[in-house]
Amino acid sequence: MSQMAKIGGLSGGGVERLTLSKEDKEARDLLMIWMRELGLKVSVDQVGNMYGEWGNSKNAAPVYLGSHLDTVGNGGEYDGSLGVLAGLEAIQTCIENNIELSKPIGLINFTNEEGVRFTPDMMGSLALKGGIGVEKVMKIKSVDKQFIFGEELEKIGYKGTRKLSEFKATAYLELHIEQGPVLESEQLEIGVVEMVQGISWNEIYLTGQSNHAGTTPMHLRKDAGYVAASIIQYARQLTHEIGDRQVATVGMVEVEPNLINVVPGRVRLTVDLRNTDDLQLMEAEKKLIDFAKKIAAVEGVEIEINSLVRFQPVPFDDSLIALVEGSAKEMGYSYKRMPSGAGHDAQMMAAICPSTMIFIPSKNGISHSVKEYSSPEDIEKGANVLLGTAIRLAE
Ligand code: HGY
Ligand code: MN
Ligand code: MN
Repeated sequence: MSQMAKIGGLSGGGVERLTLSKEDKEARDLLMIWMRELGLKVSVDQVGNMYGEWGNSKNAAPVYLGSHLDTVGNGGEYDGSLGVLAGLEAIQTCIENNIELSKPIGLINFTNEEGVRFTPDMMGSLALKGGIGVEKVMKIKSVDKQFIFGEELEKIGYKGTRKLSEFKATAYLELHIEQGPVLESEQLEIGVVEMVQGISWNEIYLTGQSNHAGTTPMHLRKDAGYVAASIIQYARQLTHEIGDRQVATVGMVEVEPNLINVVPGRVRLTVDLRNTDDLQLMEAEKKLIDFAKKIAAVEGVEIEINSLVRFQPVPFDDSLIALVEGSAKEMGYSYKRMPSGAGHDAQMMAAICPSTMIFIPSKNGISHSVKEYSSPEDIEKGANVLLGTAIRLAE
């Protein structure tokens, strides 16, 4: 973990390896070396997902372990990396101990799980399940409109030839940090993940009228900044109105011209809504969009709303969940069944084969931050449950 964390390591701690960046390439290259040293059959598919497989796949499709090596900006060293490296270690343990497996076992490093440089997130696994075509992926523009996905993938040398359509899997397991406060606050060691909540990402463009901050009477303003602030306030209010597990985040706000004495003429903001209940999520989306349109109309500001991501809640496979629970119990770890608040590649893999996840605690529940931390002891317990469950599945 620490060697991988040096790639894209930030001086004050934490890691930044945005997808298809040179840091992402370096991390991929290191993983490729480790997989080859282990004697795995390595391959890269058309959207850059990396595979390492062990065992002959004549009689059955592999049991795959995996996650992602790309991170958010100012990210942590555990989100994604844990699942890839613990997966590699589990395979190494099977090989070195000559564990008899009737099915092959494999590792996957998915392209662009985070979706912060190119949306949507979980892009590599979404493409693998056929949720987005390869051609369309290649043409996707970066969030800052400066880059084209296919060109960047080519530049780092990971535009592979393995056909997505030929992919087969017996099962998929992903070890991941919880990225929330539940396990730590309840002093539990393992999260037995039952589902991933629904995710809705929208970008909103507001076009008003830049004007002088001093001379423009309030009733004549078309203040895009005021409308944006109203939407941000409403997003929070919405979570109280809907209640239960509804969450809302306005993560990006770009104001133009962003000057102290100029009424904002244009704003781009993003809204991330999530809920385990899809009906509530749809209600939240409708309320937010209706509110935004109304407040913009009152202020005389034009509004354009684009959906960037809309994933339904995804339940994981009951028999795999029971296997994870059985492994945790057998190893004497305290655990609880729980949903995932974050999106993961496993939610896409669930459309291809029986899939599930294993969580370990996040210190202070922090993630997507340089302060992200999980202890070596918790990592070991998670890796043990991953190994135990993988062997059960591949035996
Ligand atoms: O946004 C998410 O939940 C994931 O980290 N991409
Ligand atoms: Mn992740
Ligand atoms: Mn993440």
